[in-house]
Amino acid sequence: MTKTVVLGVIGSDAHVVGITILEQALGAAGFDVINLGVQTSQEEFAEAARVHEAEAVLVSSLYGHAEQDCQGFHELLAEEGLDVVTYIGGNLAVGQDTFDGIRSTFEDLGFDRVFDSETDPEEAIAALHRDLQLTTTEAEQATVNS
Ligand code: B12
Repeated sequence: MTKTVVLGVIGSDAHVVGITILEQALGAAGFDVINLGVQTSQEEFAEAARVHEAEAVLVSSLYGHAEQDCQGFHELLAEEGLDVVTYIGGNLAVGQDTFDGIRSTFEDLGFDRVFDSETDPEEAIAALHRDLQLTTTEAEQATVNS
């Protein structure tokens, strides 16, 4: 069964290259990808997840304001009754914090997984297979059907 993922760049961030690569990689791996593009609000992510009955929401942020942009996001998803897997990735902070520190900040905000800017799209795809409990056969089937 094809799994739907919503993808976008949150807040006022206009960096588009990363999500374009992710969109293509996820599509090639058989996911149904709803790419909301850049400068996407929390409400637009939530609305798209509801309308498309998405299993996962993938948030990208490059410009260093992700923490502010993601405040209250998981509370909004919960208010909307959306039980989705959430990932965030990109260049998530400005300054000298270690990635362990950055990861724990975003886990505390409610994200299931946090990825840095060195992430290969295949890592996110492998994580989605695990978190959405796609078996190898289903993943292969999704690719055949795409
Ligand atoms: C190109 C670029 C721009 C272009 C963007 C053009 C466009 N429309 O995309 C322009 C010139 C417009 C720009 C503007 C700005 N930029 Co800029 N930009 C870059 C640059 C050089 C490359 C980004 C890029 O395309 N990388 C290539 C793609 C393939 O990689 P990626 O985006 O990292 O995505 C990959 C991974 O991060 C990961 N990933 C990303 N998101 C997600 C999400 C999930 C869920 C997962 C799993 C993985 C994942 O997978 C992707 C594919 O492999 C980076 C520096 C750099 N080398 O990264 C700075 C950089 C991101 N920019 C930066 C800044 C500060 C800005 C500005 C604020 C500058 C300013 N003062 O105006 C503005 C912000 C404007 C805005 N509103 O967004 C900083 C951010 C600092 C920080 N976070 O600490 C950087 C890091 C430069 C720097 N070293 O200071 N920028």
